[in-house]
Amino acid sequence: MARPNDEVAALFQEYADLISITGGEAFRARVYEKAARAIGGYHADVSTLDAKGLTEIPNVGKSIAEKVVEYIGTGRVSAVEELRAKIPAGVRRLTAIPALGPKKALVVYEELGISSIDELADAIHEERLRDLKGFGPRTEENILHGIALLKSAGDRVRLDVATDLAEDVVAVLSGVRGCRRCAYAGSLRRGRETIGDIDVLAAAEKSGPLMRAFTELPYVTEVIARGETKTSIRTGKGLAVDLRVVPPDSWGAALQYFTGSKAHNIRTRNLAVHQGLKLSEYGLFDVESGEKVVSETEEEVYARLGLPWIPPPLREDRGEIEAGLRGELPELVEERDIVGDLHTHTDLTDGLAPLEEMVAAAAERGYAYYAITDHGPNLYMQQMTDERMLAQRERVRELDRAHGKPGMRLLHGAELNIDPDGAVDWPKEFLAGFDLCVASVHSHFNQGRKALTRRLVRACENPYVNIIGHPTTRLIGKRPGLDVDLDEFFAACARTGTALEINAHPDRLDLSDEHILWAGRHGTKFAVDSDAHSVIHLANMRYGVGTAQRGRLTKDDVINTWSLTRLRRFLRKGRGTV
Ligand code: DGT
Ligand code: CA
Ligand code: CA
Ligand code: ZN
Repeated sequence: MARPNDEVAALFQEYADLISITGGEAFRARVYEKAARAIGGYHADVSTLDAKGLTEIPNVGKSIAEKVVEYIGTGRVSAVEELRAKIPAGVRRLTAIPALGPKKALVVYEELGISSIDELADAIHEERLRDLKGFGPRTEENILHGIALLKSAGDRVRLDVATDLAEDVVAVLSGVRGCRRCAYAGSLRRGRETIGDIDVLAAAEKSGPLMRAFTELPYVTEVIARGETKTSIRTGKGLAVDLRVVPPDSWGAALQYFTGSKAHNIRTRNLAVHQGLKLSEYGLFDVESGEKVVSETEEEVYARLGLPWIPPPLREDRGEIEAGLRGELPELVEERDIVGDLHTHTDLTDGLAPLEEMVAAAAERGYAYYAITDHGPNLYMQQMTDERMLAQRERVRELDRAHGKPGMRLLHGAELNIDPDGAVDWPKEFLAGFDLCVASVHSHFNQGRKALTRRLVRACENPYVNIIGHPTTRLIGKRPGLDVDLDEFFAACARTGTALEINAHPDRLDLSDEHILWAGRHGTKFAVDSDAHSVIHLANMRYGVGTAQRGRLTKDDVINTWSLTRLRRFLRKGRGTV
């Protein structure tokens, strides 16, 4: 379920937006933005803290703590309600368009009375926006692009939000009397980057008790449909959940059917037809006799079709049926194969937790090695200096000795900024002191295809750049990926021994599954990283691994499954061999 921390974080983010939109002071908006981030990333549940405990959260002062207490007690914050009442919700929705932002949203509302995304699109098509101060044809184009992106994301939700909810539903239903099996299926089981609705499946002789427990879940806001075999609900966040209850001996066929994808199911059903069989959610049947052949487990269903069990992330009809028939399915990388995290932050830059806490949490995950990669100085707001970086290195070395063999080893790195020309923050003498460097694009996203391609290729050619962080910089549903010649970029990674990151943050999942497949054809290596800015983000690793699986990656493709010795050899890159 969504943690109270996430609810409070969303509320303060909204409050910050409202302050900006209503012309409040910029620093006040920033205060709430910072508090939102800090609370979202805080390890303890805010609903269990008193005002004093709350002020121990970084960036949370007395007045913010009071608002949290008010929210936990009453479900609302009067200061937020006051600002909400001042503007239509449509204006706030406008701020979700990346090219617009709160200031411009207010301008279009006040000057043109626009309060919805559709009205805004109409105004652009009628060229009514370009005459406003601060707008022009280029702004119009960017806004249209942003609108298209928002619409394509539709009402789909982030993978982690859906996962938390689904795991809670499954846990509750599994405890209902008579429930023999329960699991989630659909796009969530396949690990897609966004989820339309959650499909939960349960096996029981009688469906009544399960359906009742399902509709009585505390976060149900609407029962969309109620039935003997299927019930659908909607939750507070607008996310819908379907529950289907099947007899225990149909479990395998039903799980196979409701896991999908639709395209994959069409293929399996055709395979059945060619063998005189019929495959449905009820089982695999012999067409002539009408008798059920198998259906208790997925393995049986696939085996009877002449296939090995196909891991759900592959079930998209992207060659998995052919590979399965030939016995050539890849052995996918799994979360337990990951032995380290190579891109993480601390409160030295924009992380929320101190080094010691991040390291302790990483050790608890059982990692063999862990890299600290705070931002370089070119991301100006981070105020990094050589001295601060070197001081951190000293502490990392000390901690490494303390954890040391046979425990977790620490690597000291940095996340460099790839500037518009493809250069990075420090000269090579300084870079040589790091165990590894991640390099990422954090600005100048719209340089144009040629310049961006050259920029990334040049970063790859830097012997100190080991990993390209969040390679396309897309934000799911919010910002499109860089317009880059991917073939040229991926070929450069392969040629230079630069790994591509699969950033596991559910807002990014960058590279995406399609891009991983593409890069894989060039023979590149990958690093699945959390890019954690707080302790709880370390657990996002699972979403990165799921994306890697959808990209058909094996353990050998992913450098943070390797031994430290093999990893260190890879990290030496073109720096002259020892
Ligand atoms: P979503 O919810 O949009 O993220 O994507 P899915 O894949 O979860 O799709 P959903 O919820 O509509 O259906 C769940 C699964 O049920 C789907 O992956 C395959 C199966 N399914 C649903 N409708 C059909 C259909 O018309 N034909 C076939 N073969 N399978 C279907
Ligand atoms: Ca679904
Ligand atoms: Ca569904
Ligand atoms: Zn980062």
